[in-house]
Amino acid sequence: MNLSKQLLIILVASAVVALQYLGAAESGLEFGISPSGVTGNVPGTFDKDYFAPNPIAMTRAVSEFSNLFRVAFAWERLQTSLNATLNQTYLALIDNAVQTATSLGAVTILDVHNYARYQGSVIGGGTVTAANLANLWVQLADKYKGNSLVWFGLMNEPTGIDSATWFAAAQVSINAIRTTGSTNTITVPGNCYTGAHDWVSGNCDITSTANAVAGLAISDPANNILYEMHQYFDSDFSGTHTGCPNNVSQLYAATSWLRTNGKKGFLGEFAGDSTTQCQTVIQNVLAYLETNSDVWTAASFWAAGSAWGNYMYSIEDNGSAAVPDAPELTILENFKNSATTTTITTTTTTTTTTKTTTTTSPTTTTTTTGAKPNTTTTTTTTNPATTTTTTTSVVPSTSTTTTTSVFPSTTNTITTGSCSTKWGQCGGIYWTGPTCCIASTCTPQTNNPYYSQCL
Ligand SMILES: *[C@@H]1O[C@H](CO)[C@@H](O)[C@H](O)[C@H]1NC(C)=O
Ligand SMILES: *[C@@H]1O[C@H](CO)[C@@H](O)[C@H](O)[C@H]1NC(C)=O
Ligand SMILES: *[C@@H]1O[C@H](CO)[C@@H](O)[C@H](O)[C@H]1NC(C)=O
Ligand SMILES: *[C@@H]1O[C@H](CO)[C@@H](O)[C@H](O)[C@H]1NC(C)=O
Ligand SMILES: CC(=O)N[C@H]1CO[C@H](CO)[C@@H](O)[C@@H]1O
Repeated sequence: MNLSKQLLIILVASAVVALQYLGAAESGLEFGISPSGVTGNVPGTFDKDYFAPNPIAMTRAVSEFSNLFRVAFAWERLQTSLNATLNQTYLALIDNAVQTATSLGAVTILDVHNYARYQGSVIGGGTVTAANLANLWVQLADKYKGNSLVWFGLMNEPTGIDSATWFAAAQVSINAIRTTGSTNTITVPGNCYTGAHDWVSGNCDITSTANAVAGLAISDPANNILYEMHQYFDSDFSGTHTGCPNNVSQLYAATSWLRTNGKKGFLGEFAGDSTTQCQTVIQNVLAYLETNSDVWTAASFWAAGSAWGNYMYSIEDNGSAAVPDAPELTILENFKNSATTTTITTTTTTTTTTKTTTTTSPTTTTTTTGAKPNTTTTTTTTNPATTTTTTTSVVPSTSTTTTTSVFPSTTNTITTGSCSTKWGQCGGIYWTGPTCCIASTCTPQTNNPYYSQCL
């Protein structure tokens, strides 16, 4: 071989130094659907039984912390019978949110909030098939395949289904979506409400295979999937109790699984109420996701939405002075600019001679835009193929205390004995707390089946 001098490699790599996508659930269009099936008024009436995301609140969320919205909807409202053409009126409500998010440069995740069920019948149980779910997804993929800011959340929290049956159904939808030409990101949940804490242990369902095993069967022709997991930190991980006796350690095994298997994760739901205990946990979880952003790509807090009232996890902020910012929102704001990426442009000129290769030192340019205060980034480029990125978050640990003093937890449901005080929660879907009221009457909210309030 003659002596030749070639420009061998021009490598442009984008190394993520923080959680790329942080956002919140936009919950409301799905009201009436629960893990046991249809428990509310479905299809029901718009603005009475189900509610659309508020564009004003979405716009504020983007300015405050968010570059992602997970928009929940009910399969039964979008397809009023299996395999039906999408209901254009309901689709328009979803699409309004998509257009709002897209115009703000934010991702929308279409969240079929159905627990692997249609009208209460589980996928694979005889009535509802994997092909039925694929039919829904093909129609949505055809509509949104031109918009890469739209991601496809295959299903919210599959439960009461065999893990292998669920992942096989997910694969049918993935394949069907790709046959439309769509390369949109797809988020794939597991069985057992897709809990991160037992993703590996499989403790949630001893008759079924752990998601960590069954989930490895998934493949994607476009290689653009995220594994979606959820994590609550209350006593039984259900997200229905106040307080956070559990903590970030619930994510450790799932993180290892993602890394060991070369997978990427999306923490599709996580939350804590406004107690000091939960604020500490949420702060720690976000810092942990940043530190482990080589495998955690995105996270979405539960929940925003226009009809939550004073639900313990609500971070809805529509600008109304009457509704103070939730402490959880303030913590999320500390993690704004999560989309900050460090672009590393490495140009390597290699001189090739027979049996002699000389590699010049790579030149590394690091550009950081809008870096979060108190985050230091160390980027070490050893050679073009191996880039290690270490992110150290040094957000002062006193920030939680500060938040608490600014926002006393007055929005929290306060219980005395076994009854809630005035303004507190006293019922609703998922609610397992007190159902009686002190010096007030437990009043179901006509527009929100998830929340009865002492009024
Ligand atoms: C389509 O959805 C709209 C709005 O959600 C609803 O009012 C209408 O009844 C639905 N149409 C059918 C055929 O179900
Ligand atoms: C429903 O749609 C899917 C995908 O389009 C198709 O494979 C299946 O045969 C359809 N089912 C019925 C009962 O028409
Ligand atoms: C976090 O939870 C684990 C397991 O429940 C527990 O062992 C650990 O002490 C907790 N850590 C903190 C800081 O509370
Ligand atoms: C903001 O939310 C409050 C409480 O739900 C509501 O009364 C008010 O009308 C909303 N304002 C806007 C601008 O959406
Ligand atoms: C914005 C912010 O939190 N800045 C803090 C960064 O850390 C230094 C030293 O701990 C503080 O003095 C800043 O207030």
